[in-house]
Amino acid sequence: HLQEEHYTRLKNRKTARLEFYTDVVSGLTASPKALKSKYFYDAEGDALFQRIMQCPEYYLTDCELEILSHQTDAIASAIQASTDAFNVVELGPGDASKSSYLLKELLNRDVDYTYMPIDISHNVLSLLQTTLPEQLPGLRMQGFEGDYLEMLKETEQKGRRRLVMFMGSSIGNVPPQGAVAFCRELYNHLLPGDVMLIGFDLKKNPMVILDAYNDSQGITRAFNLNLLKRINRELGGDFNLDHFAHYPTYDPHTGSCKSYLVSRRQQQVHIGPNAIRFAEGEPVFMEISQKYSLEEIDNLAVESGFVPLQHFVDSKRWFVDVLWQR
Ligand code: AVI
Repeated sequence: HLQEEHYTRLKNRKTARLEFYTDVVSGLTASPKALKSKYFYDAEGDALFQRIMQCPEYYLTDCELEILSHQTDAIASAIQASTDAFNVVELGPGDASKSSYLLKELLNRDVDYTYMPIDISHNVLSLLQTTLPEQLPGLRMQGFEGDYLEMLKETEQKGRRRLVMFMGSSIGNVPPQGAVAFCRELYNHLLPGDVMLIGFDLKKNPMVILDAYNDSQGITRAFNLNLLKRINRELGGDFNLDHFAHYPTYDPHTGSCKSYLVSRRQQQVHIGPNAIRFAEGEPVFMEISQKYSLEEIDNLAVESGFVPLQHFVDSKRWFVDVLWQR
C-alpha cells in the first residue's frame, strides 16, 4: 500500500512538472506574455508568502484574523442557525491559524464535526496532522490531498451538511469572470443546505492596496521574481533576475490589482530548447488580486446560485468573510 502511494506521488509529480513546463512555454510565447500565479508556491514561494503576511503593508491577513478572532461567536451562531449536523471543509488551510478560532469555538459548543482540510500539498496536510490535534484537543480530522473541486466530492457524508471555508482572499487570484465560474463549480459540487465561508478583500483607498503589493522591504518583488528562479531550477531556464523589474498596479475603478514583471532590456531567455524573446519594457503578467465591493460580492453569490446570508467585516471595513448557502 505504501509503495503504491509512493508510486502515485511520483507519477503525480511528473505530470505536474510537464504541466508546469507547457503552461510556462505557452504563456511566454503568447502575446501578451503571462505566467500563472498558482506556480508561485514552491517551498521558497511558500516561505516568501509567509513573510509577505508579516509585512506591515499587507493588511489582509490581520484584517481576516481580526474577523475570525473577534466575531467567532457571531460566525458560529450564524452557521448553526443555517444548518444542522455538518462537517467543516477547508480549501487551502495553510497553517489553519484563521480557521482554528472557529474550530475551537465549535468544539466549545460541543458541535460534533470532522475537520476536512483539502490541499494539493502533502506537506501542508501532514504538518496540520501533527500541530492541530495538539492545539485543539478532541478535534476529529481527516485531510484530503488533491484538487479542491475533485476532493470536495470525497467530503460528502450521508446525513451531514458541509461548511466549506475558503479564506485569505484566494478567490481574488482569479479574474472576476473566473470567480463566477469557480463559484458555479463549487455550487455544483455541493448539496442543498451546504454553506460557504469565503474571504474577500474589499475595495478601499487605492494607495493602501497598492502599498500592500509593493512592500518597502521588497518581499513581494522577490515573491514574483521567485517564479523565474523556479523556472530556471525546475525547467532548465536561464533567466537573469536582475533583468526584470516588479511592476504592481491597481485600478480603483475595476478593483483589479495586477502585477507584472517588466523586461529591463531587449533579451533572449532559454527554457530547455525554447528561445524566448523579450523587447525592452515588455511586461509579463504575473498575478491578479481582485478587490470587491460588498454589493459585487452579493451579486457573485446570486450569479453562481448561492443565497448570501451574512457579511462579517473587520473594524476598518477593509476585508469581509461572507456566509453563503447553497
Ligand atoms: C494568496 N493571495 C490571496 C495573495 C494575494 O493577496 O493575492 C497572494 C499575494 N500576492 C502578492 N502578495 C500576496
